[in-house]
Amino acid sequence: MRARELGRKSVVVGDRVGLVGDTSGAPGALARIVRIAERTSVLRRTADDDETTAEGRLERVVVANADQLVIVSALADPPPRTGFIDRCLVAAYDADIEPLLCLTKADLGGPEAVLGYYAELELPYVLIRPDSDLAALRALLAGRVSVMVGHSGVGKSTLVNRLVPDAARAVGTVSAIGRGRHTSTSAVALRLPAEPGADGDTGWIVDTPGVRSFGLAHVSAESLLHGFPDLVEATVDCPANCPHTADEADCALDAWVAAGKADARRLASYRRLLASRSGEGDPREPERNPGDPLAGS
Ligand SMILES: Nc1nc2c(ncn2[C@@H]2O[C@H](COP(=O)(O)OP(=O)(O)OP(=O)(O)O)[C@@H](O)[C@H]2O)c(=O)[nH]1
Ligand SMILES: [Mg+2]
Repeated sequence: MRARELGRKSVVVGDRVGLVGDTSGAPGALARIVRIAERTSVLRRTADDDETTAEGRLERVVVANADQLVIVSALADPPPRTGFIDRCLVAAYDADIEPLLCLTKADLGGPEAVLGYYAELELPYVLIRPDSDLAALRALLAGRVSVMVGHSGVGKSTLVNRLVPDAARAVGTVSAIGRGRHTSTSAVALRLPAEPGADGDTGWIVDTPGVRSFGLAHVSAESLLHGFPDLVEATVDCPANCPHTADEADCALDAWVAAGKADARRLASYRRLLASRSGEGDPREPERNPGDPLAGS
């Protein structure tokens, strides 16, 4: 139980808390959460991007104390959306959480288009298919608190069930593999099982409900750029207080892309995010570049 004075929304998954009462864990035991430790990281998202609207100000803490953001994207069904991945990258860099791109359903589609889009970033990634060996992923998860985010149906819970074979039984909110599409309704943290021969902290994985978009109203316009490390360097040549928008004639980003130093689609994605924050775009609508099927959010 949460002590009343902590308030309704104060405790989130990943919080480290102080308890009083019966902490034996025995059936019927009752303890109270009386204190929440200072958080080492806070991953937030908002319902939309516009901080001038009530929706945009509705900020949620997705998880506390995570060290790694596992951005889960299916390669098909549903198709990958780099606009969404870009948003997650912005949120990760803003919260000082390391990103890991997890491309699922590799049995249904190839990763070339997505990986090509991120070629200029040193973005770690893993490919997952139903029969794939998870050793590489397990190694990246070991000793850390990792949180999975992604659209509904990309396979987050399926992967969690493979990583934590007892998950469905122990938690009851994670559905079994092969029972078709389902929607997780709350975030759940699970301790990863120990590998034979390995010692030390195995790490934790947090499964979260699918989201339609990753609103970024809480991220300043300046911080948005940190989600685009392939573009950051160019802005030293921008005039002071350059807004980096397409109508800013002296913005150095256009020349940077023209010189082949970054992908034009990345600049377009950055500028779409800038525009959506100023209320010019609706983040709930897929944002697509003509001819670029990957671009939606
Ligand atoms: N072909 C294929 N199907 C997969 C793979 N991973 C998951 N699926 C299927 O995709 C569907 C959705 O998987 P879930 O694990 O429920 O997806 P989720 O991301 O947890 O969805 P939400 O809880 O709604 O956010 C299920 O029918 C899975 O069997 C995969 O690697 N390949
Ligand atoms: Mg799920």
